[in-house]
Formats: sequence, structure tokens, C-alpha cells
Amino acid sequence: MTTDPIFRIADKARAGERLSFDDGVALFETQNVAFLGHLANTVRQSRHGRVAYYNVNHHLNPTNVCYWDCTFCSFYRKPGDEGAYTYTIEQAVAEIRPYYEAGITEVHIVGGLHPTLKFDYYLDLLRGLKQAFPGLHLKAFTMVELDHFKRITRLSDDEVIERLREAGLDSCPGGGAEIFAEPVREKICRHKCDSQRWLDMARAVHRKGIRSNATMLYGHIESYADRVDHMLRLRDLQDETGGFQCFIPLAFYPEQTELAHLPGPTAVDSLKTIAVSRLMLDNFEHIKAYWVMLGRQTAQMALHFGADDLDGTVSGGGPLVETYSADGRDRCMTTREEVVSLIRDAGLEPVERDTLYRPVVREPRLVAALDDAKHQPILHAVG
Ligand code: V47
Repeated sequence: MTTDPIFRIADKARAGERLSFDDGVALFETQNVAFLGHLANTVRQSRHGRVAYYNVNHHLNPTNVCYWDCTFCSFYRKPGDEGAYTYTIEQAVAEIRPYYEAGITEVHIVGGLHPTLKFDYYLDLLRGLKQAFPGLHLKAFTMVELDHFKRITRLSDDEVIERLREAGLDSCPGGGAEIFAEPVREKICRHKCDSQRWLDMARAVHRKGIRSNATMLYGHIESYADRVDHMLRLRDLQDETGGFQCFIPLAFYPEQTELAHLPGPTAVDSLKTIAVSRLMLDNFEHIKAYWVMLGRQTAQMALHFGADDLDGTVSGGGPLVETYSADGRDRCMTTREEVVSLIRDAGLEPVERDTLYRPVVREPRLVAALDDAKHQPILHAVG
């Protein structure tokens, strides 16, 4: 009988040695799921103790019109399709206002690659939001969107980033990374900017002193080796720039996509992925268990498998949240109170953070007001 390599890898991890590609694949292949979780949890606790972070945020998707057709995406619409929409700046500001008044600290902004919107639209959007809501952190546009802006303006990467920053960009979300392994990327998002481009743009963002996140879409047609390869490409860039704040494995949710015939990841696969991320990405401070794609129950368990962050209240969220809130309950949004109680119920200590992971301290009366705010999902304007 052969011994599971996880025990040898555990010794390496405990000694603070960096894990290799082969180690990562072996961790994914282990049947000792509880031991893997324990190992990742040890690393998580050494960094964050019993703290689990959350934030109070809103997702704004200014348009769902996109000229590409990624097979895993159910969000995009072609121009003129039923349900295609694009906000005016005024509509975007109006959507955010009640959430701002209730106390969100961050707006997460991503959208489709619109075929005709000019770069000025995105600059005006940032300016409009900053002007209306001073102090609100604008975490906006993935590396894929930044690449799109470069192509429509023919500016350099640095100029694109600089103009966005001047207009109010504070940091960038981690989407669009999908899976870096080229043969898989070719099958699921062949038109999207390639892996090297995504990484180069992230490098350019970090060099400007702007922080960003990194995601990985898993549980579709990729292999364990592809997942580890993805993590290692991020680990290399993080060694170089230190600009990533957190890693977010995104559990593929097949419903309403071209890949609807696939089952999507199981809870065990998701927990393994969180744990392997925590162990491989030794230079990432935070691993996020994004409850919207994981479902609340798996996300709660993930906090014991290496994750230290649940993301946020994700109010609004538009089609992404409505579609992907994987356990089917409360599909549109959750409340601060609920996120806090999920964390407490997991035996951990909830700490509200801002986008840059600084603790947010609120007066008790404002917390009560936040918890009392009964937000209704805002219907998307069609235009
Ligand atoms: O890039 C699209 C993924 C991403 C599906 O930076 C899907 O803090 C699962 O990046 N099933 C956008 N995932 C969301 C994203 C994100 C989310 C939360 C926090 C942060 C952050 C970033 O969503 C896309 C793609 O990888 N996605 N379709 C799907 N069917």
C-alpha cells in the first residue's frame, strides 16, 4: 500500500517550505479531505486566528451587453436581445444611493464588453459615483475590461489605468482570470484576452500602486493540474508585485450556460479547492469563500478549510447574484446580520473590513440602521 503524499507535503507546509506543482496536484488527489482541511486551517489560523472577514458592499453591473460569448457565462446579452440593458450614469448613481445611505463601504463594478460605449462612459461613471458618494471605495473593472479599454482607445496600459485612477478608481476586482491553461481557455472563452495579457495587465495595475484581486473559475472542464498551474502563475506574479489582496476560487454554476450539461463542482471539490489555494498561495494574505457561488453552507465550511473572508452583503448584485446564489435561498442578497451570524455559527469572530482589509468600526446606532434597512432588489433599466 502506498502512503498518501499528503503526509510528506504536510511536513513541508509545517516547515514553511514552498509547495511545488506536483505537491498541489497530489493535494487535490488526496482522499484525506479532513486532513487537507486541517492542514489548510492551520495555515489560516496562523495568519488570521479566529477572525473571518466580511464587507458591506454592492455589486453594480452597468451593462450586460457583451460582444463575446464565453460558454460559462449566462450574464451576457447581445445588443438588442431581450433583457439587454445599459445604465445611464444617472441610473447607476440612483441605484447606489440607498445602499450608500445605508452604509456600504464598497461598490464592485463589472460589466460586459459593450461594442459601442466609449471609454468616456466608464470615466464618467467613476466620476459620477465619486462625486455623489465621496469616500465610497470603487473596486472597478477586471483586467479583461482594462484590456478592452486599451483596445478601444489605443492608449497605453499605463495611460488607461492613470485615467481611470484620476476619475476615481480605487482598486480592481479579480474577475476574467477564469483558468489560465491555454487549451481550456481556448474552449471556454476563446475571444477573451489571453492569460499572459491578464497577468501583464495585473502587473501594470500593481505597478501603479493599485491593488487587485485574482479569481479562478473551477469545476467545469479543467483538470487539477490546470488549477495548480493557475495558482502558480498567480503566485509568481505576487512574488514580483505583492499587489494581489486576495484569491477567490469561483465555483462554476452551470445553469443557463452553454455548459449546462456539466454538473458543476461538489461541496468536497470546492472545499478541497479552497484548502489547496490556502496551501499553495503562501504569498496571498487572504482566501475568499465567495458565498454567492459556493452557497452559504459550503462557504461557512470553507472558513474551516483555509478561507478567511466571505466577501460581503453583495446587495443588488443584479443577474450574477440572482443566478448564482447556489443554494437557491434568498437569491438576491443577504444582510450584514446574516453574514455575521453565518460566521459566528461557524465558531469564528466576524470582523467587518473595508476593501483594503482595514477593520471598519461603526457606531452601534449605525449598525442597527444598517441591519434595519430592508433593501429591495433594484430592477435593471433596459436601454
Ligand atoms: O470572471 C461567470 C465568473 C466572474 C460564472 O474581486 C462564473 O472581490 C461561476 O470576478 N459560474 C465575475 N462563476 C465575478 C468575480 C468576482 C466575484 C466576487 C468578488 C470578486 C472580487 C470578483 O464570475 C467572471 C467569471 O469567472 N463567472 N459565469 C458561472 N456560470
